[in-house]
Amino acid sequence: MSAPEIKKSILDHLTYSIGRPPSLASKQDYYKALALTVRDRLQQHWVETVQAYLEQDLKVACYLSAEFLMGPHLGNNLLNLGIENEVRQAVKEMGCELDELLAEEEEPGLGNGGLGRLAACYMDSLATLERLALGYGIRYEFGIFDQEIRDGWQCEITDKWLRSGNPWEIAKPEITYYVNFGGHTEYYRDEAGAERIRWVPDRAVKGMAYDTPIQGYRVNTCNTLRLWSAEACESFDFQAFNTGDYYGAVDDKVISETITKVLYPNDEPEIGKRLRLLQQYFFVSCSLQDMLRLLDAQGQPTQRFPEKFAVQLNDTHPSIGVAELMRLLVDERRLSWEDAWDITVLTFGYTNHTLLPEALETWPLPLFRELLPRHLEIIYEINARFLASVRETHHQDDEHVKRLSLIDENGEKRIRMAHLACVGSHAINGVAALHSELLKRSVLKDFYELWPERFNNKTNGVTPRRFMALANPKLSELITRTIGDGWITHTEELRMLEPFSEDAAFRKEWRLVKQSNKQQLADYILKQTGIELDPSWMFDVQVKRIHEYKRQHLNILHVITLYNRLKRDPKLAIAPRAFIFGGKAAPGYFIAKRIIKLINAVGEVVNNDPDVNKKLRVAFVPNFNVQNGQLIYPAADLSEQISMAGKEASGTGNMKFTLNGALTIGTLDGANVEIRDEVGEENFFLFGLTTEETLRLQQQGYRPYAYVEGNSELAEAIRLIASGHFSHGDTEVFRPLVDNLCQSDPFLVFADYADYIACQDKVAGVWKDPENWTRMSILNTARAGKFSSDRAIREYCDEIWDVRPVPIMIKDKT
Ligand code: GPK
Repeated sequence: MSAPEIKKSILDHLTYSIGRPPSLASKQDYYKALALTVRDRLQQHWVETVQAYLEQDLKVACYLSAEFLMGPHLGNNLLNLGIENEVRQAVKEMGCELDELLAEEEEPGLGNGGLGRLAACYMDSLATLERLALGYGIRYEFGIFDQEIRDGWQCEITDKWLRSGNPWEIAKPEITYYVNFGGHTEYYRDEAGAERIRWVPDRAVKGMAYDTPIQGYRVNTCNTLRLWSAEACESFDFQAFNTGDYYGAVDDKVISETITKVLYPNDEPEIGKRLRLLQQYFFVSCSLQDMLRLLDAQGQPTQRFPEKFAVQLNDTHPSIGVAELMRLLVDERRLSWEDAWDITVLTFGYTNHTLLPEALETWPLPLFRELLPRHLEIIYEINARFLASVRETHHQDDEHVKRLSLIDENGEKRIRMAHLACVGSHAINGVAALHSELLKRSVLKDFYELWPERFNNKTNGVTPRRFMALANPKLSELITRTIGDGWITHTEELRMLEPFSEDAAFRKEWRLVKQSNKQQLADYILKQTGIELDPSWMFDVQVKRIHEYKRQHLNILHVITLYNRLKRDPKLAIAPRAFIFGGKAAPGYFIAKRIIKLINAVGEVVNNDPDVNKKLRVAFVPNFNVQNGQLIYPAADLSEQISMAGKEASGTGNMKFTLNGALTIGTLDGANVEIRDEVGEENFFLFGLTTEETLRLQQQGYRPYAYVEGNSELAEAIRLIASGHFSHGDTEVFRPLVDNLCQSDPFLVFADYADYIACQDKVAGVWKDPENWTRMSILNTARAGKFSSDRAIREYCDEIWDVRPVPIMIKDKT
């Protein structure tokens, strides 16, 4: 597509889609007209991709996820289509700057963090690897809240991302399904006289599809992200509607539409939230009904379902799908239980994303019965058959059987969704080697002993398109100029950079790129926070959700330690550092919100103290999201991956930093282990207890205060926080944090403090030698190829889904 064609199409869209003369068009109008122009291009690929699916007997990967954290679409689509230069020129001729138009896009924040962003990276890789795929999820009207920082505290602002419309989605009013809730079940006899069960619900909502094209990089494959939006059913004629209760009916409409109103802003489940269960069942039911419709449309028998669809459960959020597919097959399609069960297990795969016990989803049985009475019966039946087979074939004792049960009978009865997912899936995976091992040893041990062959590892990956080519154009240009552009789809080729780490001229260019990225981030941070950062300083960055296990407070203790050293000796020669933080806290997570306040409070003191602010600065970037992440990762010198060992399932930010040439300071947790293996231990700053050591320490009886007594720098840092030094004399505000650390410290911040500080001192030493730092930085990028989501998706396709590449031909390409 040439620049003049693009220009013409933009003008046409201004007139025909938006209805505004160019002279009156705003930046937002231009953005939209450009987005529609790009979407037209995608649509040709999209139609051909769907056509290939309909004509050939192909298998599709269906990724079921309650979250898709896509980030802005425009830049990524220009990159994947390879039309950025033409578009830049076209809009310039119309008096616009492309970067200004890119900034007009509201990012669809339909996810919380790692799990949702992983789904987005996987969609990019599936299309790029020419695998047919459907992403199925929820079209939340309000995504993850926008974070503002006021007086150092997080404030949550509703994310009205659809305010100015969404040019990337296409509503498909003809693709709708009914989803039922509530009521009861009853026996009846079918035409053949067989006894069957029927669900008599008392409520229904309609799910409508909104499709977004997912264009692969420089290929014709364009897959679909299909998100469901809940609507009231107008033609709903169950009892309540026939009684003439007009206001009641409107009320029901409101209730129906709340289902997809808002994303739950928690990284882990809020226990027992009824609306959350409704959301999960709603999107899963729509998605499975959609797959069955597609099967029918191709004239395929139901038995072939698992040959046509591989359905991956992104954590337990969609795991009700196991019971729903059984219901659809047994109750609606009248398959035998045994046939239906074979289909179900062959269809599903389950990915676990956490070992934190509080994050394992369970639903109170009464709530479940009230909303999904038929599914409860199905789960009872699955459980009865499962436990009977366990007793029979594995001769397990009662204790063992109780532990495996889909129902937790300790205290208030609850449905264990992870157990349902395990029993109903032929493959179960963790998201990093360590995590997958720990799953087998801890939370899923009993299932591993039953079915070791179901367990496997799929180490996470991130897309090098968005997180290198798009986010870091300068580094990408340097790399491509040096080794060619094959690395964008074959990140192993980054290895060819290794010898250039010994080339002083190359190192200099590498440094200049980093410097320029840092300047850009510094400009952004100045604008957002008023805090001035010097791009010649080390940029030490921790961006991720705020969580005690991720230990942002360990990082801030290091800042306070350096502050104290400088206060004691203002002439102390320390390598100047900018500490950059970012991340959202769940609105109800009390301690996490205090950690944000503490970071900002320490920042205020440090940044305004002339004794220290020539060597130390602290900035909290508000509203960390995909968009500003794309500015942050390329500008980092040091990546903080400091979770307590055994707690971070994988991490994916760690990979984004490494690919962009940051060095990591980290524990042996999640994928850090594999990052260190790849880049070499000499190019990684390792500290902290291992998982085994943390377990031992906690078994022995951990006494955090002993570490304070044994370390004067730690004692001084804690004393300062408690004294109100960072809070204008207020000794209350941080008391809950200090007490929590001194009394229980569940994530061993104090136990790892000394080693962390020693390691940070080593980091500072290495930083003093820029040539060596740069050498290490180049080697980090060169050896990070494993962490591409292309590698991960190939493994899923080959080892779990059996989904093959299908090149898409464009019949008459204009
Ligand atoms: C894990 F369990 C969860 C969850 O509810 N949300 C979420 O983002 C993250 N995660 C893990 O914490 C990360 O370690 C991991 O890299 C990411 O999922 C993707 O697997």
